[in-house]
Amino acid sequence: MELFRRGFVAQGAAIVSGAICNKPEAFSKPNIRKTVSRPLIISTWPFGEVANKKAMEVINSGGSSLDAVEKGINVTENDKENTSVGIGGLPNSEGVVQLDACIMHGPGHKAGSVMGIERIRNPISVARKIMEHTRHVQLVGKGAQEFALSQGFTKENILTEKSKRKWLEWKKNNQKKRPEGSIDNHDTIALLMLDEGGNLTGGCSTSGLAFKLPGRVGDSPIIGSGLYVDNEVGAAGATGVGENVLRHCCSFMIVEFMRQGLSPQDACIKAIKRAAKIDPLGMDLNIFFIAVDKKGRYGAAGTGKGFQYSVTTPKQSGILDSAALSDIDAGPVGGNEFHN
Ligand code: SD4
Repeated sequence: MELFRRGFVAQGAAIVSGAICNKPEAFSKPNIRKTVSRPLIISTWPFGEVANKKAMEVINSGGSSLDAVEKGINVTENDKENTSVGIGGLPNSEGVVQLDACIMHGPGHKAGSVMGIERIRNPISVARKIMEHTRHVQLVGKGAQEFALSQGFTKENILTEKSKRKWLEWKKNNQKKRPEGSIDNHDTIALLMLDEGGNLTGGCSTSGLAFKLPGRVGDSPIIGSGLYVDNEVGAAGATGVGENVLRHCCSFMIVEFMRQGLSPQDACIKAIKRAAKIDPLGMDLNIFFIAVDKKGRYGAAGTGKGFQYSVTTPKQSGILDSAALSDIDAGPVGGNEFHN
């Protein structure tokens, strides 16, 4: 795959900064191309780009879109430096890493999800096994681990020295402080793919909020909250404070807004506005979304600035700034279009 990062970033930056610099005219007449370069892969955060590229590689070597989403997310799960996904994830208040993940495949509307699994580094792969080899959608805790072992996964210590040190520091200094998400400590990966055949697949994987209560499950493994895929319409994924995504079923809501005709970016914006309107936390919800529709349009938005996401096609790959609600309130914006 050839990467034209500079060109892409320049184009993306123009689009996105158009939104956040109050130049809505840039969106007034989106230049929708009839053909979209596929596969189109988008994921949360800049580190998602490596996962996107892996997913593209898998497709290029003949893998399925499910293989691509799973293997792409595995890259993030296997990255020990990422302290919110897979091995190296920050533990709960007892020093135990409990991982959450889910996967969804448009054709057949299939889903698999795993919650609070311990000592298994690749929960997205377990979620896929649940989807493909059981009658169920969700497995939790010990049962999930036993199932994973029966499928050939191996138990290992996934608490790295670095994460253990951070936990010990937290125990010493901040125990009373509520575990919270901020723009600096979000790392959950949600990855969405529109494949060459026009089908949508998505996955989401996380260790959840750092130092959470044992057994706490956030939005990431919950179908409709941290991830939702509807093969007729589009897909959405989330990062941020899971409790605040969960209470509003945000990914489902975003897909429904796309069904009503909104662009992916406008759908993300509308979902955040709706949640913020009825929620006492308002714009302090600390939630961020990516979305892609069936036509190959994509977008992202969050309650605050600083959320970036990664977009990769066969021709280009880059990192874009999401729309931020604080800016959007200053004027209308449209959705991003991907042009090749
Ligand atoms: C959770 N949504 O478990 C996840 C955390 C997250 O970036 O997204 N961090 O609440």
